[in-house]
Amino acid sequence: MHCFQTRVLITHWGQWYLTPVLQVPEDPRSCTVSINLFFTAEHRCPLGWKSFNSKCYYISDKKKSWVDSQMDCRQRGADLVVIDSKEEQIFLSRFRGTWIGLTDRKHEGTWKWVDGTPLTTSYWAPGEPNDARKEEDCAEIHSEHDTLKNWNDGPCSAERNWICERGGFN
Ligand SMILES: [Ca+2]
Ligand SMILES: [Ca+2]
Ligand SMILES: [Ca+2]
Repeated sequence: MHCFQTRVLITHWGQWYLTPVLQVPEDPRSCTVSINLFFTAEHRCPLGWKSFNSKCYYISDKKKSWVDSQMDCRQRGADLVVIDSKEEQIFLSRFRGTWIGLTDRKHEGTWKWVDGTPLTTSYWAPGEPNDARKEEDCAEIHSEHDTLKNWNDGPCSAERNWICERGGFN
């Protein structure tokens, strides 16, 4: 007789989902405990992350500098978001005032994504990037302009919310 049984679903994220199943023993002396393990590679985002087109996004509720934001993402097994499609840009546009994984810290005027890819398609707001006071090297989703024109370069030390992205599983 099982007096306590739990099912554990382990996803490819290494995340556990527990489904306890309680059973009342007729005779407590005969109790055993069983744990069933299920493994799945099904696409599923970690709790608290948003899912979009097989990718997972974490939108912070705190504010940090760009570098600290990136560190936070990396600690979550992710990195700052790389916006590589129009659909992704439109999806993320609602989260304003957020750091994205784009910087020209290494070479002024040469914008690169955190995965090392150069910037090809961009969604800068009108007049941006302007490198104001020659100290704006990190990109954010900023304004309420058109969803395809809302990036700004800001000072990397400024504290903003941020967006992490981690790959999905197909
Ligand atoms: Ca992306
Ligand atoms: Ca700059
Ligand atoms: Ca700017």
